[in-house]
Amino acid sequence: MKQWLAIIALASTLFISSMAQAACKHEGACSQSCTLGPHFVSPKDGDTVSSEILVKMGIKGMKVHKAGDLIEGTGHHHLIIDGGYVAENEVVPADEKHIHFGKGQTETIINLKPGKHTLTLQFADGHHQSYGKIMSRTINITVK
Ligand SMILES: [Cu+2]
Repeated sequence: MKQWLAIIALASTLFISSMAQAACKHEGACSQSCTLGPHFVSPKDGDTVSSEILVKMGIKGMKVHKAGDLIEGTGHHHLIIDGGYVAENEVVPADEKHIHFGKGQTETIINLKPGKHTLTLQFADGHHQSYGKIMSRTINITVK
């Protein structure tokens, strides 16, 4: 009987510690993706990549919806190359450095020259009006 108690105690200790470990791992993996706002699924901050880059975009706390419809809690991604976030309520420019994903796309391929670059994700509403810094994310990458 004592043996069983010891086994149960040991098992529950193991269970609790593995739960705690899982929680830690979860937090580690979440440093970017669990914060509200957009995040890069790929590439990651600090990555060295080749000139053709597959960019995958994620969002937490809002839903992706195509441009044109103004629906609260929704919007679409914008990828800004070597530029910062767009201030709240300002319309995201449309040029070669500000790419709109008005169809609701969450991935794209871009080509960049070798060197250091920043990539910024900016989430904006159906009229391309920025949700501001809180709904942006900037990473640094090096293109080899
Ligand atoms: Cu847009």
